[in-house]
Amino acid sequence: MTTAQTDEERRLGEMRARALAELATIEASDALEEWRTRYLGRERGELTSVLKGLGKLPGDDRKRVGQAANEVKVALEQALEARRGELRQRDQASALERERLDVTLPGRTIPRGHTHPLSLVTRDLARIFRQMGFEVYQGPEVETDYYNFQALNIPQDHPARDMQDTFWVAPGQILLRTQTSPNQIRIMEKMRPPVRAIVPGRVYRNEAIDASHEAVFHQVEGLLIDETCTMAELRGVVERLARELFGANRKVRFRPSYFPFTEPSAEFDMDCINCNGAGCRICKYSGWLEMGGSGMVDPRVLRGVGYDPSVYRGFAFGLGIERIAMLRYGIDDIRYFAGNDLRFLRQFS
Ligand code: 2U9
Repeated sequence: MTTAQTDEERRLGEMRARALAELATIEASDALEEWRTRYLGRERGELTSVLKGLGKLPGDDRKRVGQAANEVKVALEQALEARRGELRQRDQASALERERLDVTLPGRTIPRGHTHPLSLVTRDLARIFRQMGFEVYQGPEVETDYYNFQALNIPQDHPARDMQDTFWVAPGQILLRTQTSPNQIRIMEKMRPPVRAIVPGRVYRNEAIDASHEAVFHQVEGLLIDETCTMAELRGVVERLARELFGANRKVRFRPSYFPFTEPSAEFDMDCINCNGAGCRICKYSGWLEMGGSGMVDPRVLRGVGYDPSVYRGFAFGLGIERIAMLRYGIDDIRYFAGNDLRFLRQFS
């Protein structure tokens, strides 16, 4: 028995086709939700309104239309879930594409640093002096007037205190050390003899800068205090240093000089590493290269740290590290060391 389609059945068929066609064009999840409320919404959904109107239909029609409406409802719900799944998959796939990570790509190489030439020389100096029984110390670069000057027998009116030479932090009281010897004073205050110490480090002088002068440079100072020690031993230490650094046959010579903290004082030279003493452009045709200063520690310095100068004596010496590095590597301008020019620095890698 066939029954003529009711208006409601036709309307259901049309609605189903329209709803499915619309659904196929939906691309975003908020539009999906909007579609759901429009057709399946509990309050104003188009399908819901058909279901709500069932009660007004005659008995036979009500059953048929009810069944048809339920089929449409199930079909729409299933289609909605399917579309939702498709969209989710599509979103995930595009996220994967966006966040694509090629794990086979080689890593970025981190450029590797290397040791600065001044550190290379400082390391060598530490090794050489350790072999001779010295210990290596470091100390503050910001110092007091007492440790930098007074304890080293540099009186109030000495030219070394001139404002032109010293970078003051608090004028007359706090300064940037002009030598590493203030740390030697600190070491002596803490230790009883025998003392064998070297202090390599950065020092500051308010100087006009040129090819051989920097306001910030490095020096190494050595100190030996014992009951018996002599300038002959000082000479032996300096000679050993020159030979370790510049070759087994190096000669050294001492010239009388003056420093406030040593008495007697001497500057020391080594024979020219370029011409072996014959005379050349490097040694200004003298055959000798200046290396540093030295002397026997002044008794007033010893007394100042509480050492009895009638029991203890000592020798001390100082060298510029830049100068050693310039001789060793043939560098003709001190400004290269802090100039941060990679073409210069890379030569030491
Ligand atoms: C104490 C007592 C004495 C260390 C010394 C020198 C001479 C010296 C310069 C060399 C080149 C500094 O870098 S430079 O400009 N140094 O001439 N240094 S005697 O004398 C001391 C150190 C510590 C307690």
